[in-house]
Amino acid sequence: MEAPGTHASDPQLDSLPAEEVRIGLAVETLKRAFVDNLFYVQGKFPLIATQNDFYLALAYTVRDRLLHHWINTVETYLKQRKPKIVCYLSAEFLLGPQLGNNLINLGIYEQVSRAVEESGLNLKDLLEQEEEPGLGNGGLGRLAACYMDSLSSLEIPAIGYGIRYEFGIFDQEIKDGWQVEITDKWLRRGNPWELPRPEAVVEIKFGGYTEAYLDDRGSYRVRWIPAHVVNGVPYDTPILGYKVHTANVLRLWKAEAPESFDFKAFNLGDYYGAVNAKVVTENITKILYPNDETSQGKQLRLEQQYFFVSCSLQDMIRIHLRRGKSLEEFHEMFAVQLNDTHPSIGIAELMRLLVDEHQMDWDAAWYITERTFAYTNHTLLPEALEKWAVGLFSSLLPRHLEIIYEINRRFLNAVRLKYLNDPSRISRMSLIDESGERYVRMAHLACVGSHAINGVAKLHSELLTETTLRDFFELSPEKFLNITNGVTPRRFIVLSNPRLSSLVTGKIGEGWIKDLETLRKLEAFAGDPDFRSEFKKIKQANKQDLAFYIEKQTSISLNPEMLFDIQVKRIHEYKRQHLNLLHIITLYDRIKREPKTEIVPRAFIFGGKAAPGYFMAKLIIKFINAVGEVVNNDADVRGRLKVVFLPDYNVKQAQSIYPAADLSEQISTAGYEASGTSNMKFAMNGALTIGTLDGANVEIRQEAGEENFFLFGLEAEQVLARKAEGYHPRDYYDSNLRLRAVIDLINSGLFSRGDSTLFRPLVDVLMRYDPYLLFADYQSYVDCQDRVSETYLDQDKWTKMSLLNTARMGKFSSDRAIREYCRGIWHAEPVKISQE
Ligand code: F58
Repeated sequence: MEAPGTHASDPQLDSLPAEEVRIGLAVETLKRAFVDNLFYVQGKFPLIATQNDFYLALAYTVRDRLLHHWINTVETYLKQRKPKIVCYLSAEFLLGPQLGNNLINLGIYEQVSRAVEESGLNLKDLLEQEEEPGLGNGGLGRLAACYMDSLSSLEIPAIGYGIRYEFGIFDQEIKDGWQVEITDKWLRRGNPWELPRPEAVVEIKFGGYTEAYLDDRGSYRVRWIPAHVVNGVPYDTPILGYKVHTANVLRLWKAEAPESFDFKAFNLGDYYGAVNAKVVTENITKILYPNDETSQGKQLRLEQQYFFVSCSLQDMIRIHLRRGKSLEEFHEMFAVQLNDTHPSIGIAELMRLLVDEHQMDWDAAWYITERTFAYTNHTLLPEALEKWAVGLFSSLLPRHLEIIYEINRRFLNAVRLKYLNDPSRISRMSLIDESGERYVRMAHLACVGSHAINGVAKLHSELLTETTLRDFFELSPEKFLNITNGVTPRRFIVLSNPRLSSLVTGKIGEGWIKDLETLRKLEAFAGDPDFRSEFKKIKQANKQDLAFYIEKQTSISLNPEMLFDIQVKRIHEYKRQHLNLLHIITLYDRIKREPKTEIVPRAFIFGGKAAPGYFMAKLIIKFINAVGEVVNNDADVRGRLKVVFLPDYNVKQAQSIYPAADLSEQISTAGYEASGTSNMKFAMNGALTIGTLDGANVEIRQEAGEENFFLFGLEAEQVLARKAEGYHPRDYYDSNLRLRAVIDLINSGLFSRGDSTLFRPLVDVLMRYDPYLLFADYQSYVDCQDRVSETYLDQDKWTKMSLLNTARMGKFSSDRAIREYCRGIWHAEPVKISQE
């Protein structure tokens, strides 16, 4: 193991100045720093070090280089008292592995790779060691991470605020075709990317009661006497921009008990009680709720939300006062973005901090609050709209409930003034739902307390103003705008698809990495057979890599010549993984009827987690595996169809999946997927999309060109109309022979070892209600898939379409999205950080 140059006291390297070892980027310096960190941080030497020790030593080596930029950045922001800071509040940040991305953004991937190699190791192996921080469920959390990358890359002063969950999204295993959830112990071997900041601890109150009093000037005031107090300790992760000196911070809060041990209880013999308070308190940041798209109304969830939001706002106020500013200027110095309603309690909390703790007048505080907050909506699904029972709310946050009532009273007065004779509007728009048990409506609070409200794709933003938030749009149309989502090309092209990156850079230079619209220059080469052949070779090589990985994970072997047809995302009925299955069974049925039929060989690859309590989603996973078991082992199929469920879909896996896809499945019922972001990542990497006119698919198709997109299905308006006129899925079963054959095959027990009841719940819902209109879209989908296969037969045409998709995805860079937020909502400007 001990190769030259891997010993701490190598005489050749001893002459390096100490600082150089921390910040230098030359291969020799990196080698020295690597060994130094192995010795002095890990307490290991090469002979006894594990791969994980080497990974950690490398991570610390990289972190040293980040810290240098970070300190410069913080110093600059503090010195210049002017710049506005964007605070992105999100209950989730799905960062994915840090090492590779930091190497890319530092611009030292090659040097480090060599340094590691010359130390007798392999960079890929070390990258494999990293346990990713899965602090999010899916698109919403990943979007927050992409936005942090772009904020730093665009040199915008920013802080990401969130929760340091001890256990992130569960690891998924598949047993007998079913999902099994395993605790995600991502911190088990330490997290080299974070720095705890115990000195910046803040106190968070919960429960208790409020009381009124007169202050020194005789003004009426309220104070909150809490039942208990929790400490919030920040853990900071530097987020470096791409080839700039800006390193912003992601500040995640951990809950700690102020007193870890209750001696009074202990001395009374109550040993359990002596530690219980600590356990209960620290539960607040123990675990990420693994639900996507549903709100459960659980107390611990509200505690999490209030905890991180109060920590963050108190932190902002502290930073603000340290910069020598008065609180009247708060909104000029901070723009706070609410990533969905999860942090929207912040509106009441800022009011409380300003009015109760800093003795500001209500009107002045409201003026600041409204101008500080902006709200991004990510869903139209009614079950995802957060509401909290008033009883729960008042027992946990009694003062906030009073503040919300007061906000509501003033707001409803304004509504009454505008709509004199429309009492139904009052009850519809109230912050309190009084139709049955009383609830606080968080989306309403977010709308009332924000100066800007945005959806995440054009269609979604339109639907928001026409449906879910229509009343609020009619009241204040000037607040509403669209900002279509984007994703970072650093992680999702440069890091994920190095082959494509070097081909592109070789042709058009590296400008595209910071200005993705430049990819358009590739269009000029679409007619060049040599370029096309290079492009195609890269896809093949990526498919080969993925096939290798899949075989290792699942023992299913895929021929990379097959069409790789991929659907990876959370499992949800509206995303319609089961529509994909209906197509697979249709093909299978064709083969069984006519074994010699010509068919384009396809590998259907699925990945995604189901919320642990979502029975239908879990049944869909079982169904995918069950269909795979039959199809993959049927001699008539002769390897022409393969179905794979790749367990434990996460960011790391995603990075090797997108570059290897031929076809990207974006098949949600129109009107249900707010935007989607994997649709963008696939298309950038040259996958063609089969999709509905939903979310950002609409804009992807517009950009790629209609002829380079496989469109099927009802449009959002038609979906609504079909439902309004009375939708009868059974009619489709009765009239469509192919569909009927497919459903009958499922019911026969063919995919469930003869058990005809296993998939009944799925089939019954489809036959009776089919809320997501699979049957209505079935024929259109199958026909469209036939067009896909036909096109794939013409490889040259396919490659050209694929290339044009890559060339035309510039719009979907998160840099564009962040620029739009800066211009349209935050009014934030870049601040140059110089290299010290
Ligand atoms: C997703 N939402 C949307 N929510 O479904 C997707 O269309 C969009 O592209 C993405 O946001 C980014 O805008 C989403 O991921 C969640 O996972 C929430 C987690 C917390 C509970 C409620 C759902």
